[in-house]
Amino acid sequence: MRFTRVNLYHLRMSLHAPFETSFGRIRTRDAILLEAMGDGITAYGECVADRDPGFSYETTTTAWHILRDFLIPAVLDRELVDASDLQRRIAFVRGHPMAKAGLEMALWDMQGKREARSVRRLLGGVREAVEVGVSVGIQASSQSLVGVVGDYIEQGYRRIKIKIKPGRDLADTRAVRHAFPDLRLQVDANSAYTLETAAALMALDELGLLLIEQPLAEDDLWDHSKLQAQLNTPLCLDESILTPRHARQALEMDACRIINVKTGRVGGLSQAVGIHNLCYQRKAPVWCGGMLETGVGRAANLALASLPGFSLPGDISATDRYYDEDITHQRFTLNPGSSMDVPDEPGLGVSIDRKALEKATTAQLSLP
Ligand code: OSB
Ligand code: MG
Repeated sequence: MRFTRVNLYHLRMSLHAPFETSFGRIRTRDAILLEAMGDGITAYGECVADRDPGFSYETTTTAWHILRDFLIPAVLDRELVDASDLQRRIAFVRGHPMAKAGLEMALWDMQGKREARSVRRLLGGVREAVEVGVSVGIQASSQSLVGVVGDYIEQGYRRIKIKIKPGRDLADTRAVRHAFPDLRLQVDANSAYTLETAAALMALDELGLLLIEQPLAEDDLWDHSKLQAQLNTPLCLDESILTPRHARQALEMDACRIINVKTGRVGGLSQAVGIHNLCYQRKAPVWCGGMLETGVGRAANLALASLPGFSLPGDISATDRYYDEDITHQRFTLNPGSSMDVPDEPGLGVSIDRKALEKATTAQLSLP
């Protein structure tokens, strides 16, 4: 395989509803679409960096720079055997996993289209449909949160994640638990606590949560292990896990018992599969996280989540939960039973709606 041309599109997508986490509130989602051409094939990848460095240090601007000035020049017009070959060629770039993951995703799409096989099959996925849930942002009040959660349950979601932060934790979670006693419920703090302020989280242990996601800082495995020792509820790490080594060390020191796998955060689908394999071997559950992807990244998430170790529902919701207008022709919908079909067409199994892409594009660049 070979990329002879790569087009970058900086996207700004209007969210169906604002999304608030402990690091901020957004009304629009920025992202970068990669369009890679070679061997008569056009392939796509999504870089999930956002406008602001809230979830990670990467932004659409840093990813644009790293893709344009380092990653794409390192692979243009070079023969690429597979994803690990691509990773070797770009390994001289330290960090910037979201930029790398976007480029690698385009190679998987190209390989699938070349071999007329879906990315699901290339990765070793074993399911035709996967269990999914929805991640609900912080709302104006506990009461409105209960209303929003109720709406999603009505739509068929059977697993709900709510975002929490200091001051908006216990009362919100209790209100949802009280309204829906049997709901599969979990919370995500996006690193908003320290070991000291995490005392507020102890009472969550009584609420029968599936897991507590990333309460402490991303570089703080040690204090996560201290916190896990005080809780029965499993901790799940998101921001802290960038490599299989991090995953192994976190599990060995009991800093978490569950891992949220995100392709962008870990630098590509190949490393996401690596983390899955390690956890599967150690019988630690993993699930597929989300970054408010467009249809392109959503298709990749579904393919990844079809691997056997993804035993908990993913943050992979229907298109209409995110965007009224997406850039793919395919719109993803929820099946009865809170599952979603995994695309099985060649590559990622999505095609681009050029009109919608044009509307969402704020900047464009062609290389070479
Ligand atoms: O921490 O899981 C997170 C969205 C953006 C950045 C970080 C996170 C999230 C979500 C939404 O929780 C998941 C989704 O539905 O895509
Ligand atoms: Mg998270």
